[in-house]
This record gives sequence, C-alpha cells and structure tokens, in this order.
Amino acid sequence: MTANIPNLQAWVDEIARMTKPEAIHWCDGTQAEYDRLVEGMLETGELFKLNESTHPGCVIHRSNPTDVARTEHLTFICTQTKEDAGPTNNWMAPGEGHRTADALFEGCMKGRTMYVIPYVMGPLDSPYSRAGVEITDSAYVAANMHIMTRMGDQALARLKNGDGYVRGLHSIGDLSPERRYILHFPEEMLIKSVGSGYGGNALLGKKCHALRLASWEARRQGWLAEHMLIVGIEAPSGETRYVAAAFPSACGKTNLAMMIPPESQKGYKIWTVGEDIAWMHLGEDGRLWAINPEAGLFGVAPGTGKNTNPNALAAVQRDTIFTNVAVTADKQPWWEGVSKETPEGLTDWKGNPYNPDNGTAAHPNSRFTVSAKRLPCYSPKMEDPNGVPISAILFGGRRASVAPLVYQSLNWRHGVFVGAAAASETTAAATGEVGVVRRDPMAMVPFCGYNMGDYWAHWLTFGEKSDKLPKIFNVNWFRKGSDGKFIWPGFGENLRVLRWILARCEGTGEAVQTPIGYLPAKGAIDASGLDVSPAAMEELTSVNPQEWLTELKGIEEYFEQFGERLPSAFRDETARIKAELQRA
Ligand code: GTP
Ligand code: SPV
Ligand code: MN
Repeated sequence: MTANIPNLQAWVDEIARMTKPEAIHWCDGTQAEYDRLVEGMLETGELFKLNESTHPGCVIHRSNPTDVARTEHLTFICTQTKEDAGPTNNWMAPGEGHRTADALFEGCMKGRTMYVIPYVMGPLDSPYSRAGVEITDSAYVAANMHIMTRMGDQALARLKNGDGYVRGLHSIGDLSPERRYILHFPEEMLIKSVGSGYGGNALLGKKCHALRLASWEARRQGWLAEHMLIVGIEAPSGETRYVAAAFPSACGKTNLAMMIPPESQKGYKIWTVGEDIAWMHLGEDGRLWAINPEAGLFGVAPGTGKNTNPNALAAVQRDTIFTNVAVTADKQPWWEGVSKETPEGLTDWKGNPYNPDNGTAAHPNSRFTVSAKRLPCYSPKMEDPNGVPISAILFGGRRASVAPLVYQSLNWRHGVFVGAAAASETTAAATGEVGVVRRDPMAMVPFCGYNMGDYWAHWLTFGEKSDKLPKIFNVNWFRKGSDGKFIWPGFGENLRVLRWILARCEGTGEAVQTPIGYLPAKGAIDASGLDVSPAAMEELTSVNPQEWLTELKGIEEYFEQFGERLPSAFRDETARIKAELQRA
C-alpha cells in the first residue's frame, strides 16, 4: 500500500533507504492485523500466551532487563536554542541530534520488518485531535499502538485532510542503554527514538507526541497538553461533573480515574474519560474542555487488586498485553498486590523461578496495555469530539509529610503557582533512585517540550481569557504517620475528598483560609467509618508554618533557575505566602 499524503511516501522511502528493512508493512489497524502481529511474536518468543480459559486473548512480554522504564537522562529536546528547552530538559542542538540518531538508524532494520503506523490522538472526528505517523521495527510497539491509539486506515483518512502530522521514527536498535536516545525536534514536529522498546520511550504517540510535542504546539495555538487523568463523578442526583488531575508517574492517575465508590458513598458513579493525558481547550462558553488523546490504558500492574482497583482488574481479564509481570504455575499473570498470598511455582518477570532474594516477582514498573473500552466504567464521552467540561483541576504527588490531604488555591494565578510548586517522591516509572522528593511542576517535568517558565506563563494567560475556569486544588493521598504507614486509606475513599472539592466548586463546602490556600474546615470532609482518628484527620488538614517556610525556600530556589522566564506573578505569590506564614 502507498499513501497519497504530502511527503509521507517520500519520508517512508527515505527512512527505508537509511534503515534497510527486509520488508515494509503499512498498518491498516484491523483486528486481523493485530492477531497476525501477536501470532508472529508468539512464534519468535517476544510474547507468551497466558491461560486461555482464565485470560482469553492475553499475552505477556518480557523486556530486556535494562529496558523496563522511561530513561529521562537519555531524553532530549532539540530546539535551535538551549533556552527554549529550558533548565528542566536535556538539550541537544538539532544538527547534533540528527547526526547522533541517524548514525544509529543506519542499517538498523536489516532483517526486520518496518511497520508504518498512521495514528490519530483523540476522537477521529474531533477538531482537537492530532495525527501522526510512527515508523518502527518493533511488532510489540505496533501491537501496543493498536490498543493505545486510533490507527491504520481510519487515521490515514484523517491525514489526507492535510492538517499536518507528527513524524516519529523508532527502532529498538540493539536495546543498549549506551546507544539509546529519545530525541524531540518540536520545530520540525519530529521524534527520533532508538534503543528502547519500553512504553513511554517507544509508543511515540504517548509521551513523545501527546505531551512533549503537543505541549509545544498547544502553546502556539492556545490550548493545553497535560499529564492528567479525566474522571466523571456522577452524583446520586444524576448530574455528572468532570475533574482533571495531574500526578507524577505512578502516583495514582489510573487509580483515581476508575475508582469504585465505597459502601459509604452509595449512589455515586465514576466514569473514566482518561487516565494519563488530557488535551484541554477553552470552549466558547468560557469553560475548559478536555479530550483524552489515547484509546487505551498503559497502567502500572503492581498494587492493582480487588480492593484497590477492581475496574482495572476487570479490564485486564482479556485481550491484554502484560509487560514484565510474573506468571503463576497455571499461566495466569501475577504481581504484588493482586493477591495476599504469593502463589507457589511463580515465574518472575525475568522468566526465572521466583526467589524473593532476587527482588519482587513482577517488576515494580510492570504494566498492562488494554483498550479503555474494556473498562466497566468506560465513559462514552471518550469519543465526544468536544470532550468534557472540567470543573476542577487537581495537582499533587507523593509526599510523606508537609503537603495536606487537600487544599484549594485562592484563584487561578495562585492555582498555577500551586501546580508549579508541586513536588513528589520519585517512582519506578523512570530509571534512577526511587523515593527521593523532587520538584515536579504540574507532573510535567519529564514531559514539557519547552522552557517551563514559558509554560507557566502560558498557563497564566488563561486567567485573563475567562472567568469560568476550573478551580485549582492540590491533593496528597500519600501522607505517612510516625509508624511509616499511609494515614489516608486512599483509592475509593478519595471520593470523600472529591466531594469536598466539587462542593467548593459550587460555592458550598466549608473551608478555612490559610497562607497556602483554603483547607477543609473541621468535619467538612466526612471521615465517618474510616480508620482515621480525629487527630490524624487534623494532621491531614492543617498547615505547619515552620515546615511550609522550609518548603517555600525550596520552591524559591527551584524557581531561581528559570531567571527571566519565571513569571513575576510567582515571586509575588512566594512573597505573600512567606509574609503570611511568618505572621502565623
Ligand atoms: P503512570 O501510568 O506512570 O502515569 O502512573 P499513574 O499516575 O496512573 O499511577 P497509578 O494509578 O497506576 O498508581 C501507581 C501506584 O500507586 C499503584 O501501585 C497504586 O496501587 C498506588 N496508588 C494509587 N492510588 C493510591 C492511593 O490513593 N493511595 C495509595 N496509598 N496508593 C495509591
Ligand atoms: C509514565 O511514566 O508517566 C507512564 C508510563 O504513564 S509511560 O508511557 O512509559 O511514560
Ligand atoms: Mn503517565
């Protein structure tokens, strides 16, 4: 098949000349094609079949053990000037980026099939969706793209309308971290990724396109591309309100997007619109509207259990690709948190008999890929070309101390500051040390495709355009007590916090004003029936001025590196909060 789309055939030919594949396959996006891809990988051993009677259509992939998470130190933004990439991104000059990557792409597909994957991020008929084409030599990537995006002929049709598209070139190369680069050329709307087959490094529609390049494009076009879930909360009255939330990787987006209201919250229903990425635009009505550019879930397996995330567990019972989970003796997928007992005869994520001395059975960043339509709480709004109106935006992360369970910003400007000041303990979703507090503004540090100072300025402009914007909050489900255990039960019980948030959006919901924002008044968050003492609840909903003065110092130091690009509004906010804390 050939494509009659400006420059596409020429680009594919050029890449084929450079990479020298044995065959070229234009993906059509059909189920038959997906089945053939899986069949092929079962033959080569890239995939193994799981128990057909308990998990029909499910397969497992075991990565190279050095290729199990995003590698942020090998991820670069290649803009003309270093300043446009900003201090939070690795930068490489475009010329050097092309030379470095192309040397590795040269002949890299010899003996392999090159897959050409036209895809659309977002509903096919939405003006807010964007198209792309990924070229890859990985059948695993092609199969995952089938689940995660709208791809193949239906995408090609959209490409033909001439809107322009992102080009993404990917090769697993030799999987060596020494020859691995994930390069973004926003000025060319181009991605070059080599040396990794892992999700965020290789499924180029996801973090590379839908966040890094899209954030760049969004700034120019006046919209927002964010690392956010989108969840609908239907009240017993039947009214549904939508919330978007930005938490860093492995900090609870998937879980919050599909939680099940507990016994105590009878009558509420939760609808999942998105669980990782949101593209938001200002509607004609002045509200912020969000679409989910993705079609599937690429979720963290460990911790997914009957009590924590039954909806995700239900979704992954069939037609799912598991990556780096463990396998039981009867070929069922297994990970820490899916059952209390560790079953006998387990095979670990590397394919060896499980031995606790070698670490966990499933890799801490093991994942499942499954269509969002498999979710019992799937929201048909996921296909709505206009998306859903957002009532509240949540920022947050994993903080054992300092950050309260929830607080509300005073206004849009302060809300943008709250997002910019967010910090979180690092997780296994990226290689490197785990559990270190790092500042992660808007959960976008690994994903903002340009200077973060400019990104904040862009966020602030929305405040001048509308007075119907969502209210902005900060949440933290991960506060720990002196016993080292989480104080807040989290998961479905987080609905109690969401209810206070939605009440605040409606002008009800009692609050106390503090220097950092509005905190819930005593009793405003219903904690009845929970194993959280009144004293613990008090700890979760109060501000320690000393701790916050230290926190503020860290925020100010972090902001320094942005120099002139730091919005002056942020200096005003830190000055105000500091003065108020010192008086407190
Ligand atoms: P990415 O896909 O990496 O962007 O991650 P995510 O933000 O979607 O995180 P996810 O929901 O997959 O959660 C990651 C881990 O945090 C899992 O092990 C969850 O079980 C755990 N988790 C999620 N929500 C909560 C919560 O409310 N409380 C506690 N204690 N743990 C949670
Ligand atoms: C994340 O790390 O934030 C993820 C997984 O959602 S990945 O797609 O690999 O980036
Ligand atoms: Mn993510």
